[in-house]
Amino acid sequence: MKDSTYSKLNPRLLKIWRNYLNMNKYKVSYKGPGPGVKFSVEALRCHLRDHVNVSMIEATDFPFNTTEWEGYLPKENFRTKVGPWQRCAVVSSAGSLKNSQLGREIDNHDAVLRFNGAPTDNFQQDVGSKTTIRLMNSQLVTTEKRFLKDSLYTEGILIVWDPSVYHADIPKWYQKPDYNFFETYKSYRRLNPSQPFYILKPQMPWELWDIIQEISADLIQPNPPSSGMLGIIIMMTLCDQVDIYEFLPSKRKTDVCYYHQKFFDSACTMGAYHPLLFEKNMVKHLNEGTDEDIYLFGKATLSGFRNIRC
Ligand code: NCC
Repeated sequence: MKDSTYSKLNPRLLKIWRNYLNMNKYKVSYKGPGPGVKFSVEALRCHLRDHVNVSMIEATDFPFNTTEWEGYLPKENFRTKVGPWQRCAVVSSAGSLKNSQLGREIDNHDAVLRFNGAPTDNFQQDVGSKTTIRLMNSQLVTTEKRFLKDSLYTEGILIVWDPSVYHADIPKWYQKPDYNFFETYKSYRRLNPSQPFYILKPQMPWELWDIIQEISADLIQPNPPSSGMLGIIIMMTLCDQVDIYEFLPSKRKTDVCYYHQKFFDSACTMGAYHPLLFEKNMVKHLNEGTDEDIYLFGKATLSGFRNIRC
C-alpha cells in the first residue's frame, strides 16, 4: 500500500469526505503544525507517546465522583490492572481476514485486542479465539440490543469510547455525549460486576487526531479516529510489540466490509466518517515489518512505547 491521498479515491468517497469537512460536527478548530509535517519513524513514535494520553475515566473525575456513579467504575487503575505484555495482536474486522488462516498466529500473542461486535466463534481459523481486550464505540453499547445479553462481550477486558466535541473536558463531554451510553454501562456493570470495563477519556481520540492531521498532506475528516486506530495506540502503550492484522490490507483486500458478514462497502476499508485512509498511511509509516508481511498476511508490526528512548 503506497501513501494514499483522498484525491485518488472514488468520487463517492471524495464527496463524503467533502461533506464531512463542511459539516464539522465536532467543532474541530485545529491550530497545530502542518499539514504534511514529516517525521522519522522514531520521532513519530515519540511524538505519539508524548502527546496522546491513554487513560480511563476514574472514580475521582467529576462528575463520576458523585453518588449517582458510586461503585460503578472499576476500582483498579487501568495501567496497574492491564498489561504490560510483550507481544500483542490487534485484529481489525476487515473482510480480508476471511480465509486468511491467521487464527493460530493471532492466538499466539500474549494479548489480543478486538473491536465492537467482532465474533470469534465459527471464525477461529481466520481470526483466533483469544480476546484479551474488546474496544467498543458508544454507538454499539447504546444501540446493540444484544449487548447486555450476548456472551461475546463477557470475555476479557472491555473499553468503551465516545466522541466529545473537539478537545472538550470530561464535564462538558458528559453533558453532551455523542451517544448517551451511561445508563447501559451501569446496567452492564450491575450484571457483570467482576468484569473490568473501562471508559476511555474523551480527550484521547482528539489528541491522536491532531497528530494524524499534522502529518497528513490533505485536510482529514474532522471526525474522531476509528476504533481500529484507537486500539492500536492503546496496545502500543501496553505492549513491547504490536502486530496488527488486516488494518493495512493484504492481497485479499476486498469490498466485503467484515469477515463475519456479507456486506459490501469500500468505505469500511478506505474510510468515510473516520479519517481511516490517513490512519492507514500513519500505520504504514510506523511499520517495522516487511512489505511482504503486509501483502501476504495483512500484517504490520509496530514497536510499543514502553521501551523506546525519546
Ligand atoms: O466497522 P468496525 O468500526 O466495527 O471495525 C473495527 C475496526 O476495524 C477496521 N476495519 C474494519 C473493516 C474494514 N474493512 N477495514 C478496517 O480497517 C477499522 O479500523 C475499524 O475501526 C468503529 O471504528 O468503531 C467502527 O464501528 C462500526 C459500527 O459502529 C460497529 O461495528 C458497531 O456496530 C462503524 N459502522 C457503522 O456505523 C455502520 C464503522 O464505521 C467504524
